[in-house]
Amino acid sequence: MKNPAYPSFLELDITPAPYDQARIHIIPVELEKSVSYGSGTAAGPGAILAASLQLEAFDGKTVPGKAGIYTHQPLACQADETEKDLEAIAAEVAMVIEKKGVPAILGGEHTVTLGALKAFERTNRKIGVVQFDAHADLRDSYESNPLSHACVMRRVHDMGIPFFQIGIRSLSEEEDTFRKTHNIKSLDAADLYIGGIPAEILPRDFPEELYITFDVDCFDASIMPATGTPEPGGLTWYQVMDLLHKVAEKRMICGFDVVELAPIRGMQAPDFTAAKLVYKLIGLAVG
Ligand SMILES: [Mn+2]
Repeated sequence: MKNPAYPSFLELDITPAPYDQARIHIIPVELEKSVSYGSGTAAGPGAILAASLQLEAFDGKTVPGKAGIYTHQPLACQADETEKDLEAIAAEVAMVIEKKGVPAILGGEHTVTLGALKAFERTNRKIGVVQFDAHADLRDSYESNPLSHACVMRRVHDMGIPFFQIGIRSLSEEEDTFRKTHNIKSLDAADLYIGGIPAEILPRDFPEELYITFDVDCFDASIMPATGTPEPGGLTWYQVMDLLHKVAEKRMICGFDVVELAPIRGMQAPDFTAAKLVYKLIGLAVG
């Protein structure tokens, strides 16, 4: 459902840029079709935008918002088939790419990533995906749905896009086998806990242009309880900051999404955490 009451990202501190001049394009996508446990991700984009009004525009070094932020009308995603919703996302993202903007998708369930990646795939640019997540999302199908949020990275694999997984701590036997068979590279939550954060994270031959997909359940459930499938043993805020900086250090962020926030009524901290994460990603993309 269209919600004209949505504010623009950070609009109290930074005047929203006109469409043509914005570097960052916030695209709220209220997709919620494949819920496996808790529900409420359709309310995620609105909660992030509302929380963004409380952000500090200065990030300690610069004001990333000065690069220009334009917030799109929310995509309602009520087509009877998910494929159609993904095409709608792809069309919106394609327009942003054409204007040399950076699409920043706010989910919604994790499936939204596939819409954005379809748009990049059609440009023939060589991009790599970095996935922050508690779950591997490598099932071929889940509850008979190949477009379930539990299958998103398997579909990315099908698209032939290289990807790297960070923070994983929950996967099925099938997914474990798939990872080994296809030599999927990752830095799992247990590796981080035991060995810390390595100096270099991505393989040398990983693409220069990155699309970051951030499932908020990558964070520990203590700071991110507002998600459908929370998992203990997750990452702290500063681990995520460190990882993001290292991943983006020698590379360019061409787009990103923050997905699976399912706001809890009366609890602001997770919404604000997600909004601050979005602003950090904006900073890295324009920096
Ligand atoms: Mn996920």
